[in-house]
Amino acid sequence: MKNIVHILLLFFTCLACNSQERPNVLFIAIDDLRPELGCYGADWAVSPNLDKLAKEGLLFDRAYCQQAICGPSRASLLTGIRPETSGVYHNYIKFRESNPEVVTLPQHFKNNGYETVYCGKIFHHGDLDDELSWSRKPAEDILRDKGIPRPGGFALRENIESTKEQKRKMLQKYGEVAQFGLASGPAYEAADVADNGYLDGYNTELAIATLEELVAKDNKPFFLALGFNKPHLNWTAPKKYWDLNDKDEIRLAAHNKGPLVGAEMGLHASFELRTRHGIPNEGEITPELSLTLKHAYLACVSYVDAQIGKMIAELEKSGLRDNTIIIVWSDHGYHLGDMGIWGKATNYEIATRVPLIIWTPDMPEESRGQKTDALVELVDIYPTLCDLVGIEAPNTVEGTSFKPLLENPKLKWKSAAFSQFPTPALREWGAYPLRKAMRETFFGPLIEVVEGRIIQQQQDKWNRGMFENTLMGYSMRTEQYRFIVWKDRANPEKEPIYLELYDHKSDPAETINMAFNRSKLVKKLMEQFNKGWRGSLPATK
Ligand SMILES: [Ca+2]
Repeated sequence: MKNIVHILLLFFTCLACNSQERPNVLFIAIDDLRPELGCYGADWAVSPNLDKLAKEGLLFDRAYCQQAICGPSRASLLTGIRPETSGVYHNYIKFRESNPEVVTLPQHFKNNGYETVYCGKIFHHGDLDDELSWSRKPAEDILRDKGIPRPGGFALRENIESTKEQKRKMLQKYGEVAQFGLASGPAYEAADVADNGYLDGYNTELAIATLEELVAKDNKPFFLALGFNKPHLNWTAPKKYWDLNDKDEIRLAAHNKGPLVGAEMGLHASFELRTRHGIPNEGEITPELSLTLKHAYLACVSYVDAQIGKMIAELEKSGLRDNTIIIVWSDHGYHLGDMGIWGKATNYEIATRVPLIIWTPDMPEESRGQKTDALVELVDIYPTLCDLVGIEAPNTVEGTSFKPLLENPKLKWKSAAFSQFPTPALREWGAYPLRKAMRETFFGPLIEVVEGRIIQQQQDKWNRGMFENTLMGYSMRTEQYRFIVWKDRANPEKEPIYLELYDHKSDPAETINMAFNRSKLVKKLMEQFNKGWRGSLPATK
């Protein structure tokens, strides 16, 4: 009898801890946001809501993505499996096709009693509506009933028209290949519209309506994901956010040249920007245009920041903030003229470093408002959230819970973070291998220039098939160094093709490749690199 009572007691205790007690998660993703925010020291940026969240929570000053492009970065974060392991290293590989059985982060929460729902961009487009991940749809009908339409990309008629015209022209000129990113409208727009005149404002209202529904209808914990599309190109934001940013205070990239003796295949020709209508297909992006583009980017940052403020205010109003974890991350960084290029898609600090902020209701007071310089990776988010709500992460997960850093932000942590990217110079849209027909477009001459430089640098190591299809840059960021190893992925036993080494103590902008002057250090770093990510885990794990 005593045993039965004991078992029943255990059963009811478990029931209680299973659902009611578990905290909710507000999971906020931002597309293409580099850490140029007030809370990251950029006092010209207007980001009061993220700054406030950082003051109340913990900010990660050295967080890195696993690949600086949307699809692979998000697939890695949301499956907990690195691009090298999953094989998802360009935007056209779907994670479900390469690994049908994988349990994603929201799916794992769903399987553990959570309502899981997303608004906006969480997975990359091809994976967006992964049915296994989400337990319900967002409250679109509520917005429809209120007469709030889902907006398109541009608000101004002239830009909607010019986008159509550009598409028609490009298809006529280049044929089918123009569909792959060539036919784009203008790079920016500042229409005098309400926040919901663009998609991120609409999605925020959708997330708020969904939150209300979750509160009213369910007593299950929730995992509510809100994914912002900005500051991804095109840089469209309501005019009032442009007005918030003073153009005179904006700083252009301090270093606008590639690294000295850097890998010639390591930088690209800014394709993503150059496809935009009104941006020169070749040649210099003038300082004047650069300033307008950066103004546009920062306006988008302020726009997203304001939406985050609204979302958190609603969470507070609902009375649930005290039992909700808030995490904000971006899928990768972004070159805004840095190293002479525009866009993501490199292995350097500027493209791999991301903003990451976490707030939990019960983190110690001493940790609030702190910055940690511990090396963390986006792949760590999956096990961290599991750890914070008391669910065991699947054993396929290749990240490490950074929950201990919330207790002590100064803890000695990982000795390296890992990223990768295949030959940025010779890949097209979304890291996809260069299509032959793409060489016939205005990309052709740009590719030829950079290809000439690669051949000159690599000499007898040059092999078109390998450089275009299987060469991979593997980047390891330690506390002091960035070490990049260029290897043929198809022949991993072979010697590296090229090495890069940047000393962040003396050269934080990565302007000089020191790999040829520091042989002892290179040997040491290569030993660490060869042990892979498992060789750089925190000692406490
Ligand atoms: Ca992105």
